[in-house]
Amino acid sequence: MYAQLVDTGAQRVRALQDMSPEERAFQEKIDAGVKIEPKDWMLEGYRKTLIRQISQHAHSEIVGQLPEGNWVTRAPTLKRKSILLAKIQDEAGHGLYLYSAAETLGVSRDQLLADLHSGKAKYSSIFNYPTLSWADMGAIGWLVDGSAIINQIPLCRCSYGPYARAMIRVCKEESFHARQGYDIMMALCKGTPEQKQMAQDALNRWWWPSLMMFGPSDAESINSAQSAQWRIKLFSNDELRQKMVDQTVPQAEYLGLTVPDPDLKWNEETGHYEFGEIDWSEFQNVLKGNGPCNRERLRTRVQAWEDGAWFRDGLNAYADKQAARKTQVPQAA
Ligand code: BYC
Repeated sequence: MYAQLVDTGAQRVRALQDMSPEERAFQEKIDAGVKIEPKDWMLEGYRKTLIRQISQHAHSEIVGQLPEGNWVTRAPTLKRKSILLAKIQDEAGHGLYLYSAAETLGVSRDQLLADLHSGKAKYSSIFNYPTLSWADMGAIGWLVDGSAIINQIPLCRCSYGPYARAMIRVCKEESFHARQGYDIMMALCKGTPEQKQMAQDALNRWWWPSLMMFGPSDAESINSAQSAQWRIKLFSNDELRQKMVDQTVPQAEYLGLTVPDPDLKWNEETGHYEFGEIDWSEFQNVLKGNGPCNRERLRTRVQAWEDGAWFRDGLNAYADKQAARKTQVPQAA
C-alpha cells in the first residue's frame, strides 16, 4: 500500500541511491519501522512536513469546537448537553496533545497560534460549515468524527513517535464521539417524521464536505508521495475516502436515510461502493477562505485569544515570581 502510494503520488520522491549517507540512514530507519524521536537527527523536510500537518491537525481540533459549541445551550436534554460538553472538551484536549507534539519539533505554540490567527495556517475544511439544527450534532459525530477515526487510526503507526502516541488516546475518544453522533441520529430517525427529516437534511448537508475532509484526490495531492515515503501517511487520501464510504453507506441504510448521491452504487466485483464526482471547486473555495463560515470561525478564535490575554498575563506573572523566588540566594540566619 505504502510503496504503491510512493510510486503513484502526484509528487516524485528520491530513491535510496540518490540520497546522502545521512538521509539514507534516516530513510532506512523509517523503512525498518523504527520511530523517529524529537532528539534524533531528522531531515529538515520531514520536520517541516510534520509541523505543517500536526499544527493543522491541532488547529482543526480547536476550531472544530466552534460548530458544536453553537448547540450547547440548545441541546434537547440535560443528558445530551453534558455529553456534548464532554465531547467538545475532549477536542480541546486533542488540540493540546497535538500542539505539544508539534512543539517537540522546535516550533513554539505562540508561533503556531499566530499563524492560525493571521489566516496563514490551514485547518480542516469541514469546520467552515454552519450547524443549523440539532441533527447536525448527530451528523458531525457520525460523519466527521467517523472520518477522523478512519484517517487517524493509521496515524497511531506513523513514523514520528510523539504524533503516533498522541493519536492513540485521540482515537479512543473519537470512537466515543462517533457513537454519540450515531446515537443522536438513531433517536431522530426513530422519532417523528419531522425529526427524521431533520436527520436527512443534516446528512444531505454534511455528506459531501465529509468526503472532502480526506483531502484532494491522489492525482492532485501534492504532499502524499513524500509523506508516504516518510511513513507519515500510510494510506492515500482516496483509499481512506473509499473506506469511509464503504463503512458509512450501510449505517445510513440502517437509519433509513438516503445518501445524497444519485451515482452511489455497490460494485459486486470490487467489493466497494462507487460514488459520484466530488465538487472540488467547493473544496478549493473553502480552502481559500470563502466557505460559509471561514471568517466567522477565525474572528471567534482571535476574539477568544484576545479575551484570554489577562489570564495568560496572570499565569506568566505568577511563573516569573516563582522562578525569581527559586533563584534568590538564601539569607544567612
Ligand atoms: N482541509 O497534499 P495533500 C477532527 C490541504 S479534526 C483543509 O493531500 P496532506 C475533529 C493540505 O493541507 C480532523 N486543508 O496534503 C475535531 C495541503 O495544503 P498545504 C483533522 C486540506 O497533508 C473537532 C493541500 O490541501 N484531521 O476530526 O498530505 C470536532 C494538499 O493536500 C484538507 C487531520 O488534520 C482539508 N480537509 O494530506 C470533530 C488529520 N485536505 O498544507 C472532529 C491529519 C487537504 O500543503 N492530517 N488540505 O498548504 C492529514 O491526514 C493530512 O494532512 C490530510 C491532507 C489528509 C488532511
